[in-house]
Amino acid sequence: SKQTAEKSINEKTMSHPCYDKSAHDCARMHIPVAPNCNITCNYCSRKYDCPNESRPGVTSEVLSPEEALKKFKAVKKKVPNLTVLGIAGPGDALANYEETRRSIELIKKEDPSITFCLSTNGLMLPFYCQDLIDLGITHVTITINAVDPEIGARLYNRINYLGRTLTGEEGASILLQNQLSGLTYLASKGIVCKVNIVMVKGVNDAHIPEVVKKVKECGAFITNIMQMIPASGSKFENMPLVSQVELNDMRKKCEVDLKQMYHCKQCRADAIGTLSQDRSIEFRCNGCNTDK
Ligand code: CLF
Ligand code: SF4
Repeated sequence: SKQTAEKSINEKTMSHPCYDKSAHDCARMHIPVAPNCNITCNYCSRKYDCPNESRPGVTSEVLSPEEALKKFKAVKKKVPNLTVLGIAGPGDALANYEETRRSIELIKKEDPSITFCLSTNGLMLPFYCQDLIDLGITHVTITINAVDPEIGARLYNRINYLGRTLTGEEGASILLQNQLSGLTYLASKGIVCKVNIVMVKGVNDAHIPEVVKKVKECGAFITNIMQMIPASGSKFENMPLVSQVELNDMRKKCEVDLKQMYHCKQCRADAIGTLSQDRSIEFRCNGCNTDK
């Protein structure tokens, strides 16, 4: 039956290089189909990929769903260890929902065995979470940097929500409500949820253990505490950064409550390959091998 032919969520997690460190020989492919974003984080400049899940200062070329399918076919031929297809920007996957949905539909038709993964700021999750499950997405990352709107207001400049622009604690509290209700719903349906937390010295660093406890309560499987590396031109451009030692100390501290990710590579929105060997350059510009 379809059930036995398809890998279980557990098996998918064991072959997902971000969710299971021992799956380091498995490759993931990001398709950069989502250029727009619906919030403004203070460490972001929209000239570049979303720093909630990527290296700052990197710009990925945006693809249409049809182009993404074409690229997927080309990558599959050359990357036999490909297990995961992810959407991680360059903006927010759910702020470009039509493109995200269409891309997944097309690629799923081509290869039903691939694991689908998505990363989002979570603002639109309550609207799309059931649809994501119906589409066959099994792994979802939500970036949740604060569970207190007062701290959130210092991280987010504004959110664009249902045609309105909201700022300060009002914006941060709507974002937070939607993140937590989306996470709770997805986790309750068996979706494996990772929460990314961007650690900003002097803003949310002392608050992170509270974030981890809260998202654990909501059903998160793992948290990925990441170093903030602000984009140039962003409001936080000249803020002090946390060191690798401070970052790992925080992860160790939070590990008492929930599984922690230590091996994140802050990938590009068009990353391809294992986490330790990015092969995206081979496939950029329809394979003409020119870096932009
Ligand atoms: Fe991509 Fe993210 Fe899925 Fe992985 S990346 S959408 S969960 S398939 Fe992985 Fe890259 Fe770190 Fe992200 S190493 S930035 S955690
Ligand atoms: Fe930038 Fe934040 Fe939007 Fe990511 S979610 S693209 S960091 S504003």
